[in-house]
Amino acid sequence: MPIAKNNSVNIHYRTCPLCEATCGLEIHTQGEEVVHIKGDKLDPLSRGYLCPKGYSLKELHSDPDRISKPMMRHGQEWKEVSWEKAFTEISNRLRSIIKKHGRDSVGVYLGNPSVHNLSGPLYTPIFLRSLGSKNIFSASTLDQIPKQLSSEIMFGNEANLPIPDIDHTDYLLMIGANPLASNGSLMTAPNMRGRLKALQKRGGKLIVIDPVRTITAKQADEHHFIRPGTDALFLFGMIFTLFDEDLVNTGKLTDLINGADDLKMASQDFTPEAVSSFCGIPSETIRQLARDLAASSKAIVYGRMGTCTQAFGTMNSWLIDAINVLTGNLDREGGVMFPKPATRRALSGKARKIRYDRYKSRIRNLPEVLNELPASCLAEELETPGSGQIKAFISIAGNPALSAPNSSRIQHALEKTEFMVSIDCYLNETTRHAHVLLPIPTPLERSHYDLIFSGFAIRNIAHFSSKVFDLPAEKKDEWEILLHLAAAVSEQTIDGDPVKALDDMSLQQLIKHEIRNPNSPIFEEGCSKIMGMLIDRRGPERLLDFYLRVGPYGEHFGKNPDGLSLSKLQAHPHGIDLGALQPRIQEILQTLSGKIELAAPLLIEDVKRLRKMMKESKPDTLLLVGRRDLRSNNSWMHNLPVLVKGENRCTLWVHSVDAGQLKLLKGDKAIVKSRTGKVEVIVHVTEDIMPGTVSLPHGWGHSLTGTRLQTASKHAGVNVNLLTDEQVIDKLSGNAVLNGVPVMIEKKD
Ligand SMILES: Nc1nc2c(c(=O)[nH]1)N[C@H]1C(S)=C(S)[C@@H](COP(=O)(O)OP(=O)(O)OC[C@H]3O[C@@H](n4cnc5c(=O)[nH]c(N)nc54)[C@H](O)[C@@H]3O)O[C@H]1N2
Ligand SMILES: Nc1nc2c(c(=O)[nH]1)N[C@H]1C(S)=C(S)[C@@H](COP(=O)(O)OP(=O)(O)OC[C@H]3O[C@@H](n4cnc5c(=O)[nH]c(N)nc54)[C@H](O)[C@@H]3O)O[C@H]1N2
Ligand code: SF4
Ligand SMILES: [Mo]
Repeated sequence: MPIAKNNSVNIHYRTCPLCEATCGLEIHTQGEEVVHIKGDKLDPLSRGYLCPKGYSLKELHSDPDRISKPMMRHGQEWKEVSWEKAFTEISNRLRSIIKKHGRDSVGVYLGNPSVHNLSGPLYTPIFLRSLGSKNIFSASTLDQIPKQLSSEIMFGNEANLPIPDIDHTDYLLMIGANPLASNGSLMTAPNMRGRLKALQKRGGKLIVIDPVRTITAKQADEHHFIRPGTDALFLFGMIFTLFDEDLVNTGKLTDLINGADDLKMASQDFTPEAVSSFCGIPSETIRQLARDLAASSKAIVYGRMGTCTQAFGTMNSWLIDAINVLTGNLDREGGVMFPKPATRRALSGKARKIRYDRYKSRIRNLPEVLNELPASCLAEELETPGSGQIKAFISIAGNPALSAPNSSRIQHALEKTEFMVSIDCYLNETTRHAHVLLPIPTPLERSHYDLIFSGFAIRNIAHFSSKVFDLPAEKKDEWEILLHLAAAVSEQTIDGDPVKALDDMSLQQLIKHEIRNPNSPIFEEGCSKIMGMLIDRRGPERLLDFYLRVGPYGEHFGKNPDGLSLSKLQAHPHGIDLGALQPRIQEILQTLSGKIELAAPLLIEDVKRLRKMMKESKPDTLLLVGRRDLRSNNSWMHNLPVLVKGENRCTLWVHSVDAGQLKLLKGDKAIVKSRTGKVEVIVHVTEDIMPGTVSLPHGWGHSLTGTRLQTASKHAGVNVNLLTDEQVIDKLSGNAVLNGVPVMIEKKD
């Protein structure tokens, strides 16, 4: 792809890195400027679709508030410093803290964008290995870790998530997701509106279960309100019906299932008639949904954010896939299937133990999940003195001061942290607490390949995007920064250029691992031979080339000359379609039993908690849920004028019946209180929300001092996570409960 050097207009094709939809973009540049962005009609997945955020990459690239040089803070004063000075300070301070307090005294939070660029997934693990701390937190425990944990337990690997084959299904039961606003999650499928319309056009049905009549619900054939936090009861009601009415048909999976009888037993207390009043869904509707699902030959149950970020997140994720299994829809066309991404390496062995509870958090004793601890315990780990306390904190692509529950506690804890480093593009609510802030390239100054989301896509796709602009000499790419940090905390002394040394070392380790794997296409090859074949590249592009070449469609270092390599992808700037998803359960199952675990003891044990919840349910409490809007992206894109113009979107949605009782009118100011805090917010009265439920979006609250967000601070909104409670979690996964939060509301006079 030509890099713009003169005044003629150049066209660049690349995938948008902002959300999971991975749309193809056509970017027009003139000199150093972006003049236009539109959807790439030849992208095999998005076919020209883009949302307003894709267009906003233009403003994001040239936002005057972007941090472009490393900065150090002394009191309230920020000063630009050289990279060398910044890295020396980081190395000295971290080494001294580790020497005094041990490796767990350095805590790390990895935010959502760290999986939306090529450096993050490839180089963060190198930094974390070098650090060797248990205090690793991420946005995963504010989001989808329940889903990962249920896949780890049921299928033996968290990376293998069943993905809706949405383009071929006849029946989609969607629970707690709003893809017309979010553009889809754990289902990479751009243009959801078009795909859902196509489903309906071919005679299929879309059913939405959500406490809010969302824009997705409005497009559905049926929408049912559900009382927040009661999905596990609803799902068990469906499972009960499937067994009760003899609708179970596991088809070709029958010999691959463990525990169907135990699951049946577990569902016995949850008849549709028993759960109906808790969920707010009539029992006959629950039964009918189970019947319709069973009657369809290609059906999907898909649950997302709303089902994960509640007290029964892991249970919901388990029961959703259990229903897909019981109706024979797992691993079949038009049901849910396991993608085969181009960069996935062959498994060396199959069965493995689940990665869970190998250590615990220090204060609340919460189990480790998939190498991390719940973000809900970040504040207590920062603020509680004693051995293992976090003394130094590193935020990478994260804004926990707005995005994690009880965020005011996090803000206070960060204020007192001995030493903090942030890798980020903005001086925002979190990074204002840093002592050293390290800037990153703009998305257009780095190449891209969606390593993570190509693994959750509804088709197998490989799409590489070259840089649009060269990285200016004074900037560093994020992978280089991560390797400098890895060197700063390494136990070994690294001679020479640490970036080159660590980059080479990690590739060598990867190759050595691969050539020992009997299932690898380069089994027993020579390490230096393979290394030599990668000599022309460095950094993430070299690692990507390696993954593509040993991957399932790879050129296998000469053994399959027509296969994929990075050079081949570069010759296809619109991306390469590797085909529809295919059944492959036998290939991916990694449980110790070699079967799908439908009733693992860990999960069955948790059902007691659900029974208890039924007994203790308080139907009169107002429950707060979240809300996404097409023009937001969590907390960090409100500084772009194109995305914040128009009406205030950070309003409290209240049903007219509740509004009447609370004496609230549209436009009034209300005070919303919870155990952890309160906010004042403008009311929007609507029929589009279940009575007893109110809704506020997240990611707002940009009124704090010490930030550099000129536009966002003019559209500040309020921070909903002042109300969410870090003490309330999904017990199994430790995931935050961001939906169904009990609140009290009064009118502000
Ligand atoms: N109440 C409530 N809270 C929620 C949610 C909710 O629905 N309700 N949603 C939750 C979910 S699903 C998520 S994923 C989290 C997200 O929360 P976080 O993980 O904290 O992510 P963001 O708020 O998106 O903040 C991203 C940060 O990364 C920076 N950044 C952007 N691009 C890059 C990059 O390429 N590299 C680096 N180093 N930095 C970058 C931004 O400036 C910003 O500081 O929020 C969670 N919080
Ligand atoms: N425009 C935009 N797009 C985004 C993001 C963004 O902030 N803005 N964030 C990105 C991220 S990080 C993620 S993880 C994805 C999330 O993408 P989605 O999973 O589609 O998330 P939401 O749009 O928040 O939809 C969650 C739905 O769950 C409902 N809900 C709340 N509580 C419950 C409950 O107890 N039960 C049920 N059944 N439903 C409930 C809410 O009303 C809401 O409609 O979106 C991504 N895309
Ligand atoms: S839907 Fe997501 S990937 Fe597509 S243009 Fe919008 S932000 Fe980018
Ligand atoms: Mo997320």
